[in-house]
Amino acid sequence: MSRYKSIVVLTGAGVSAESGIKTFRDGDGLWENHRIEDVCTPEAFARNPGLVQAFYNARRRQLVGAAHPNPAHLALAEFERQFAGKFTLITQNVDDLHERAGSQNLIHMHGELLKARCLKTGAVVPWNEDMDSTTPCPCCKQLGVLRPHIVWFGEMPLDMEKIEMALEQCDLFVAIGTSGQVYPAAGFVQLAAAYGAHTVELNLEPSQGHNLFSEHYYGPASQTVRQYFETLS
Ligand code: BJW
Repeated sequence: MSRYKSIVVLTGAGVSAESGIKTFRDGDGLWENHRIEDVCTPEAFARNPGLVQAFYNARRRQLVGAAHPNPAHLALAEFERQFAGKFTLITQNVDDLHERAGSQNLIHMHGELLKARCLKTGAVVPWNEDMDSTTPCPCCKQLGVLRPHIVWFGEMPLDMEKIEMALEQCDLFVAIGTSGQVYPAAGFVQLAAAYGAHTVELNLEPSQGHNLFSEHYYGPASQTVRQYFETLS
């Protein structure tokens, strides 16, 4: 029986790194010589939709073709299945590896790579293939109106009300594999702590905001996640 009643977990790119999906800020942080901040904005999409679509087409192909959940995704899903309290998994990742591992109460705050959004109607539809300016929208049939269902810099993350409510109610907040450089996610630890939650960081190395957490475990997520969550069961 766990001593916690309500747990919020925030994951970032580090949780999917061992599934072969590149993180954003490790290494050179570049995609074909473009800064990530120059590709992941609505302005970049308006200026050069072909470049932005190519970035997401490449990542979508990798996700559909080669990526699989790793032991960190599986450990989180397994913990959620047997936990008697409330468990909320907030991911900044746009891959579907948490759902493929079996996670249930999951929020994709930065959107989903396997969905497309119509700029005309706002409709969100499942999408597993490439898209470009010649792809007709399945809802309105127009060309050039589909964009990846992704939250870019300057756009409002999804489900913020639900997230804030979960952070207010939780007694344990665990951040896994995130560099703590992108807001509002980077501020969740302070919000949870202000509402009285115990805070834990699991990361490969100390993140930018590591001193905001009261407990830390460093190493690959495939090991630290299982080890840490076993101590809670
Ligand atoms: C391992 C590991 C292993 C490796 N095991 N660990 C100035 C000050 C403050 C804020 C702002 C500012 N100027 C602008 C802003 C706001 C802006 C922002 O934060 N900018 C910063 C760059 C400063 N934020 C926004 O615009 C957001 N919207 C917003 O703020 O709306 C207004 C608002 C107001 C009030 C309330 C709410 C909202 C939107 C942000 C959208 C982010 N989008 C992206 C791209 C889209 C998704 C995609 O294409 O995939 O999301 S950016 C990119 O960064 C992506 C990620 O989800 C996000 C976070 O990155 P993450 O996951 O932390 O990855 P990395 O690579 O940084 O770190 C990986 C970590 O894993 C490292 O620490 C490694 O060590 C570790 N690791 N291997 C364990 N095996």
